[in-house]
Amino acid sequence: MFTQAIVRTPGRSLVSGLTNAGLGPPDYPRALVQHRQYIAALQSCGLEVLILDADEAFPDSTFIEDAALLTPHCAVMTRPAAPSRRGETTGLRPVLERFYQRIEQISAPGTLDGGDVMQVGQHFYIGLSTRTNSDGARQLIKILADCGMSASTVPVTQFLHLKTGVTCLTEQTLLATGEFVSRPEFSTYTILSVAPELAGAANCIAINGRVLMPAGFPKVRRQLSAQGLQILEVNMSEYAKLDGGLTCLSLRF
Ligand code: CIR
Repeated sequence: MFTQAIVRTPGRSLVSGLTNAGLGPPDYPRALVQHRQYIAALQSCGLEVLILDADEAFPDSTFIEDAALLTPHCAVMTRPAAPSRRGETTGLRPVLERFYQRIEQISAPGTLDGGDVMQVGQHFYIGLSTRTNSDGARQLIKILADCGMSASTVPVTQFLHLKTGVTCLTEQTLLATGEFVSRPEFSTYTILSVAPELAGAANCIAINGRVLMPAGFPKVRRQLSAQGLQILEVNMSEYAKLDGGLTCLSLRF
């Protein structure tokens, strides 16, 4: 059960965010509207949402999930790999100190983005991607073990982050696309497979029995509904232009 979430309002500098999508820059006013709708969706799942001010110095800082990992026992400040994102953690730490007594830190030469960490029950899967290196993963495994939690790594070759292509729906069920449909690390789970052309729908958020999914994927919506899941759609078009999905816009705990 999650009770709270933290989001960061996108700044005008969002239009200069990192991207490989080739969809052009986001429309800032529309991004703000979508951000408000996203917050409303989190609230309708019963979460209290702390809304941080925009941080214009960091164009990608609205993708707040990458700057920290929040667990039941500790918070971990990450060390984002992208040089333009490295400083995002500095402004976030004092906010997390309000909620967490124990705050750990990934340090050089490790890099780790929160988008590469997927929690399934008490276990954490850590994607080894262009953003998260093996030293970052090794440090996180040690931190989680010290807090009584387990973790293991999964290679990521087709996606920006692990959670770009796979979502934990329940402790037994994953929604997955591309390489994650058949990864041996996930062979014990029931996999709901998303076709490669609908890969944008693989990044969803399961919160307290509901699933937030990006708007515009009716086939995936039907797949999820068939599982008896209650669906909420959120239009993410402006964030998709920056390779961002639903999970990246919040920290949930
Ligand atoms: C980036 O490239 O870092 C941002 N434009 C998108 C980050 C998306 N974050 C995520 O999937 N957790």
